Amino acid sequence: MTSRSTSFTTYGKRTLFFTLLLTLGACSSDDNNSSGTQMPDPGSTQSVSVTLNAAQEIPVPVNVPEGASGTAEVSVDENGVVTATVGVSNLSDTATMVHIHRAFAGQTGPVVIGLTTDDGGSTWSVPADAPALTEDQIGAFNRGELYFNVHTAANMPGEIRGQIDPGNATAFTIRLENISTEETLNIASNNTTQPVPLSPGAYIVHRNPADSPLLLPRDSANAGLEAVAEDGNTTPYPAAVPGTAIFNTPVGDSAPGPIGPGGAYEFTVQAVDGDKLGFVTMFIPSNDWFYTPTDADNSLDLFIDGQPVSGEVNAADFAIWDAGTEADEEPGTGASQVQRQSAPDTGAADPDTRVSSLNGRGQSVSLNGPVLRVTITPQP
Ligand SMILES: [Ca+2]
Ligand SMILES: [Ca+2]
Ligand SMILES: [Ca+2]
Repeated sequence: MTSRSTSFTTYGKRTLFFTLLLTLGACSSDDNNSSGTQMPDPGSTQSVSVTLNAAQEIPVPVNVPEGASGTAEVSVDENGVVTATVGVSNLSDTATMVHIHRAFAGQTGPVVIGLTTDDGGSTWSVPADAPALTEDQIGAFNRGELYFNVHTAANMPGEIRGQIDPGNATAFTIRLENISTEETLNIASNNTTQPVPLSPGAYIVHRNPADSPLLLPRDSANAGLEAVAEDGNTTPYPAAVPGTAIFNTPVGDSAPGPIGPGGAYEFTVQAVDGDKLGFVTMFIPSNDWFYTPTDADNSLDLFIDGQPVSGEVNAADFAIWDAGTEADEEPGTGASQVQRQSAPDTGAADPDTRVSSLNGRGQSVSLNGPVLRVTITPQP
């Protein structure tokens, strides 16, 4: 995973600088265009044919011969047992590893299963003693969130890739838009106002009935949440919470950065009935605050009564939360806040370590209007 530091100017009456560590190249969204919303019969085995090529690979591989490709057949039974065979040809060199990973098209993610070869690297299969997919991973398979990745010496991150898509899922475009203004955040100490920039953040499609995995555990923040909530730094999240994906490049921009008034992030997910969306984005003029869905499972429904959700999300369905990792200063002025602090992860410890809404912690903030608008658009 490549990362770098990016400096940028925030919005407001003063010019403020701060630095975020940002993951590069994690936000294109050229998902495929499968359709249909039905979960398959859980008692059946599903089989999928997959084409692997360099065009799906992230980052873009180097020195790939013309015609480098692969084909695979993969089956998942009702218990999550995976059977798969992958054949590869015309690679730059012998394939060194082949894995099934978890991430949507256009993203990279962690290894789920490692394959083995008996013929020196031309044909790979899932070994008989490989662990079965968990219920959560079966959900990832159904929504098209698993992929084959073939590694070579010349392309250690991967030379050819093939997304495994059973064709069960609906694709949704998710838009997070900053609708704050110069007058949104009241600064009582000097009787001024500021806008509320929002940071790159994380999202996850999941089926957990009780809570978004992004927010677990609830008695203290995971490392991914702490980094986003304090510094807008998305880098630790995917390792901290498997299945996490990142949004970081504003619409119309070519590089990662925050969004001020009028700015937006967009990303595409695939989902099947019963899947939900969790997300977090930093309330930047704070020590450790973020917006996230705030209903019983901290997630937005993507289907209701089996039908894809469409339109603007009710503003009551998300709210400002506190990660419980840094003591709170006055929003928009605190010396330990990301816009002014000397280094990331700087600030006094939070006396209340709970991951909870401001309301739930007995806290509040003075805003003159809304900051975030969320829109869900199913793709035809
Ligand atoms: Ca706090
Ligand atoms: Ca901290
Ligand atoms: Ca801080």
